[in-house]
Amino acid sequence: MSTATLAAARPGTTPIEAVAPDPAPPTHAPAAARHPDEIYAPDVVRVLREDGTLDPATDPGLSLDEVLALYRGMVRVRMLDKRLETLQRQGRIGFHIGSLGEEATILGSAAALRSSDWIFPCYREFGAALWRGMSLQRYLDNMFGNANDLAKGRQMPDHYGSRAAKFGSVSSPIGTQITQAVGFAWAAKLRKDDVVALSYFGEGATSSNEFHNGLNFAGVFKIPVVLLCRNNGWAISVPSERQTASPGFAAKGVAYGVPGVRCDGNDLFAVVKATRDAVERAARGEGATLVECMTYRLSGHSTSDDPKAYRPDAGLEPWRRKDPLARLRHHLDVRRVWSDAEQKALEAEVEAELRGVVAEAEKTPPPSLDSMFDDVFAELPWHLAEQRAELRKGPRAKAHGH
Ligand SMILES: Cc1ncc(C[n+]2csc(CCOP(=O)(O)OP(=O)(O)O)c2C)c(N)n1
Repeated sequence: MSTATLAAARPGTTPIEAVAPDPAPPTHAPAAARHPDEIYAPDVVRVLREDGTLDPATDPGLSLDEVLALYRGMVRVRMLDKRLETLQRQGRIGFHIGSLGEEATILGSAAALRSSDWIFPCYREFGAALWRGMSLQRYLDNMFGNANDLAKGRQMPDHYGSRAAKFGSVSSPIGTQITQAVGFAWAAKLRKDDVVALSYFGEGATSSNEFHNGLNFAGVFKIPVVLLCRNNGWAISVPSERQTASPGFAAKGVAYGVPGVRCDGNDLFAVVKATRDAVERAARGEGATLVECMTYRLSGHSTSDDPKAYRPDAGLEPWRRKDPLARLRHHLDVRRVWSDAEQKALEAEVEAELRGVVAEAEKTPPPSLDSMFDDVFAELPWHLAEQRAELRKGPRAKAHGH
């Protein structure tokens, strides 16, 4: 069965885009490899070959059940991404920042963590939160900013956190999650808790102060942290080759005494392998690792961005051939463990799930006006109590049904 079968649209389902499998790799890799196109460089961890088989030298040994669960998770995340983009275009939610093309990087790294570990996310990793147990309904509640949103509608969409998933609050100021992860992991180390923290960030964040502060501290104090850079080729409109003159982003760890590893970020198995090695190293007390996942942002930066203004569509074609979902599906086909019927059933199941959670989130009312006075003071100061009373008498409260 070919990956092209994935492209067939079925009524009522969201087709998973796919193109022909990757062509043969180039025979040489450029010396100064800093664009994700250079996944074939000899130091880059790769497992999933073009013919769909796995390289036994690097294979992390996932069970078939694990591989299938991750494939299902990746399909779910992609369909969710597309639905959220549609909802934004229809004016039903205000914003979405997605992970199209980066699903293997995000789910593979989340799957490599142990249940005791924590994630300090950037803003594209809702797939990792869902993988680790954040409820899809709560995520949609955040996207709609309704009364069930744990952030009480005070944040933009896609700004959530989940204690259940051991997933810290989304950091949209670039790089802040790096020092948060390092501090959190340092505390765990001092308390002798068996916890590793993983921080996600884009390659643009490697130019932030927080990256340098975090890496220096992590290097000096051997902090049990995994610094996972999603090199997706772009920081909004800045291409990764304009972001640094270093020979790649993993190389940036060297000066801090933090080993850097590069992996093919569209190869689920390579991401699991590189992240798991880094987690185990941290748990053994050997300190931080900088993992660069070489992937590609297939969408715009967010729904507020128009990438056509700075990125010709033609540049996407080589990356569509490396689509992580199509590559994993090709692997499943080669193993004869997945069928078109199962694909269709999965897409129908996810579609029904999405319809349900969207409908529920959309019909849930907004948070009460009163809630804006919560969570800051244990006891409300007199002047805020007065303002709340005034608000309750005013016209906005009536519109809220008070
Ligand atoms: C401190 C700060 N400066 C600027 C911005 C505006 N901004 C939002 S996303 C972004 C680019 C980030 O690119 P990258 O780190 O590569 O992550 P990606 O979006 O590609 O995942 C910028 C500059 C911000 N959020 N915070």
